[in-house]
Amino acid sequence: MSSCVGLANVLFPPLFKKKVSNPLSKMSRWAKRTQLSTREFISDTSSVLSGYREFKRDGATPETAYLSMRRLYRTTNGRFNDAVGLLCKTIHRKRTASLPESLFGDATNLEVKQIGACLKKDGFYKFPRQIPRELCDHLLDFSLKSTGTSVSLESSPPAETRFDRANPKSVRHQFNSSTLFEDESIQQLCTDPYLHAVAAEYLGFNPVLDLLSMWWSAPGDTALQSRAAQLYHFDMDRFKFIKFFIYLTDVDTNNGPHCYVRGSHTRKPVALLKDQRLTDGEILEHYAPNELVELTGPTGTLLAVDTRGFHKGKPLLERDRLIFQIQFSDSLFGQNYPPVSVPREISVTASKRFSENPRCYANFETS
Ligand SMILES: O=C(O)CCC(=O)C(=O)O
Repeated sequence: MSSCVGLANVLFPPLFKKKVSNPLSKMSRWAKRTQLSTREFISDTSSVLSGYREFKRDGATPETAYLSMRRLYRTTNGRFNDAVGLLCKTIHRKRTASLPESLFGDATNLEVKQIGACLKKDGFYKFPRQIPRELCDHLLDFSLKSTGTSVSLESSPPAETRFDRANPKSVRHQFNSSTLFEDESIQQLCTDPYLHAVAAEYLGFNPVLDLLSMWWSAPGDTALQSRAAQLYHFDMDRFKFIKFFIYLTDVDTNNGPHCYVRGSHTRKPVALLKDQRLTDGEILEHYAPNELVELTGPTGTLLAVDTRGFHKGKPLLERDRLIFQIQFSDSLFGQNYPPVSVPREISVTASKRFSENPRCYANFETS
């Protein structure tokens, strides 16, 4: 290839000068910039490959393979992940969803395509469609009746308690996925064809629903901001993924909007490729202030976010915020989340979708 480029440059210099750059020198410039070490790259790639074999055999990812996966993201600035994404496109072909059955109404495949294009450009999308108000009220009510755990600095396992809106004990109080999936409307949300179609359109393959969560955020101890994901960071639990967030309370600038750095889901400035939380100041050294977006919205607001980009929950100054989240990914390889227990009684629609698309619901286990 490089010799063809060389030949073309020699034969037609004015034609090829600008358009064709030597891919080898481009790669070597990039390797220098990212300080990519060939030895580290080979060792992490082989750790991921052997870890993947173990994952296929035992259903769990070895810690070393998971750490290698996270490192490969940084050392290749996402190129390794994108290559895995391309592979998934050929192996797990997208399915056409029957959108009219969605909770979100009369969506069309064209709309799904346009959302996918916005997501590819910005890394996030705020839907004009909202979740029906009764469903939001029901989920808020469910969150106050169910028990969850509060984020704290203690190392002992947290006790299961109810969230007290009048007297919150922590900046974040979260619910277990199996507790959530007992609720029929959450079963409906998790198996909704519209969310699945948007995820598949963005990712380019039939994804796996690997994470389901919901949490309250409240003002409080700033020492907990890192644990509560209230400092900028990027997620790297899987190779490729997309999250949907639903606001179950009204969210403005003072009660914890989800914040995102527009376009940061693609290549990142090398100085920010750190597996750690970052301050707003560090982010602002590399991005313009208008690229830092606060996603506010009323109860029922639906967001799709590629949290491989820089994001955080803004620390709350007042009131509280309830948010629901589901994530679709390339596979269950990576972070080992516990499987979601499926209750004996589940909605007929959810059960139908489970059998129509077993790959998507591989992390759901019937007890
Ligand atoms: O609370 C939010 O809006 C962000 C949460 C987050 O970034 C996370 O859980 O990783």
